[in-house]
Parts: sequence; C-alpha cells; structure tokens
Amino acid sequence: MQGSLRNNQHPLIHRLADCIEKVWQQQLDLSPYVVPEDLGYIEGNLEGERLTIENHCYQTPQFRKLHLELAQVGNGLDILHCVMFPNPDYALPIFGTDLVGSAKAGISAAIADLSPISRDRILPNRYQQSLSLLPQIQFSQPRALPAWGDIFSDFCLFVRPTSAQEEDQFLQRAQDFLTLHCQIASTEIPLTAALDITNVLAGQQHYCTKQQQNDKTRRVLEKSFGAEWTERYMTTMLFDYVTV
Ligand code: BLA
Repeated sequence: MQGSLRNNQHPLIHRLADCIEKVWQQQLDLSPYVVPEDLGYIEGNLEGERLTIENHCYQTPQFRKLHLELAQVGNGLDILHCVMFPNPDYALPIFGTDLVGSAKAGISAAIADLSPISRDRILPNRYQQSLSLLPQIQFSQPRALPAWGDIFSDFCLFVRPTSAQEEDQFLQRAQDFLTLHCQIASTEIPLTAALDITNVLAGQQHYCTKQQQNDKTRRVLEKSFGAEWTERYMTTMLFDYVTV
C-alpha cells in the first residue's frame, strides 16, 4: 500500500499519510478504486517546476471514494490531500485534510475537518457529541479560512504548526477525527428514501464546487500542467461529484 514519495516529504506529511492508511485498513472494508488510467502517478513540468503526484484510492461499502494524494513540487513544496466521499445513501459528513509545506520552511497550512453536508450545515448529533468531548487545544498560529471555506464545521482545525509539539497535536486531532468517522460510518444505516439521497448528493456537490474555488491549489497545478488539465483534474479527481 505504501508509495515512495512520502519518504522524502516533510515528516508530518509522511506520518499523516501512514496514519490515514492504517486507520482505513483497521476500520474499513477496503476494495480497489479504479483511478482513471493516466491519473495514478503523474509528473508534469510546464514552467520548469517538476510536479510529482501519487494517488491512492479505495472504496468501501460506506464510501464511494477514499482518496489520499501526495504531491511534491520540485524539491520545495510538499502536499498531502485527503478526502473521503461517502456513498449517496450514507448521510455522513466529508472528512478532509490538507497539509502544505516544505522541509525548509515547515508546514504553512494544516487543515482537518469533518464537514457537514446537510442544508442546515450542522453535523449529525453523534458527531457533535463525540467531537465536543475532545480536549481543547491551543495553537500559536491559527489561520483564517478563505471565503469559500464556509463549508467547514465549527470543529475545523486550520493552523500553521510552529513546533514539534504542535505538529503532534495536529496529527493527533486528524487521527481522532478520522477514527471517530470510521467508527460511526461502520455502524451507519443506509438511507432508502429518494429525497434523502438527493439531499446527500446536493450537499456533496456544494462541498465540491466550493473546494474547486481554491485558487491556491489551482495555481500550483496550472504551473506544471496548464489550465485545461488542471480543470479536468480538479473536477474529476480531487473534487468530483455525482449529479443529482
Ligand atoms: C491551501 N492548498 C493550499 C495552499 C496550497 C495548496 C499551495 C496554500 C498554502 C498556504 O496558504 O500556506 C495546494 N492542496 C494544494 C494542491 C493540492 C492540495 C496543489 O490538496 C492537491 C494536489 N484543500 C484540500 C482539502 C482541504 C483544503 C481536502 O484539498 C480541506 C479539507 C483546504 N487548502 C485548504 C485551505 C487552504 C489550502 C482552506 C487555505 C486557502 C487560503 O488561505 O486561501
């Protein structure tokens, strides 16, 4: 299951990638997910900056797609991106995490969330209750969400970790979100009413169209792969949705 890119990425990215795969293997019933042929391992360098992308995808009874992506720009910028897309008959939030940084400058953006997909943007009770029990944590450099970030929950963690201790705390919290999510998902009863399923699809579509507005992600990809390829990648690989 292990790829090789993480071996020369920032240690926090390596640790979170290993953690995500371990929790998935321990808690979920994984089967392969067929990645579009040319999108598993990708290298591009339009403007001389080589961008390498490694994709790991699975599916389970509850999730239509579990996506872990590792990327490296030149030898500078390291990226971890992970999203868990529930099947449309599971009214579950969307787990997402993104780490961006470099070995030299450290991690500049560390975000993890369980994002609600209901129209009232409130997490299901089971999630609210368990998440409220997690200990309060302080970070010296919390970060403000961009305008499109209104999709994230009140429990969203978005920080620039400034010490080994803060890196550990971020990793722990991401692991807590992920473990809780897999536990709840494993006991979740699928929806049967067509209207409920339509609402899940609408919520996932809303999440994806907002994430597609992240210009920082778009710019990194466009530099190495161009605008057209990037649009396709962002809409078919990073934030694809099933239409209502
Ligand atoms: C920020 N994402 C960023 C940044 C870069 C990327 C360069 C700016 C870092 C910074 O401000 O310090 C780049 N992220 C990428 C690339 C990929 C990627 C190229 O995943 C993939 C190839 N982004 C996600 C997910 C979340 C997310 C799943 O992919 C959240 C669950 C959030 N990334 C996110 C947010 C920002 C960010 C909120 C800050 C955006 C801003 O400040 O405008």
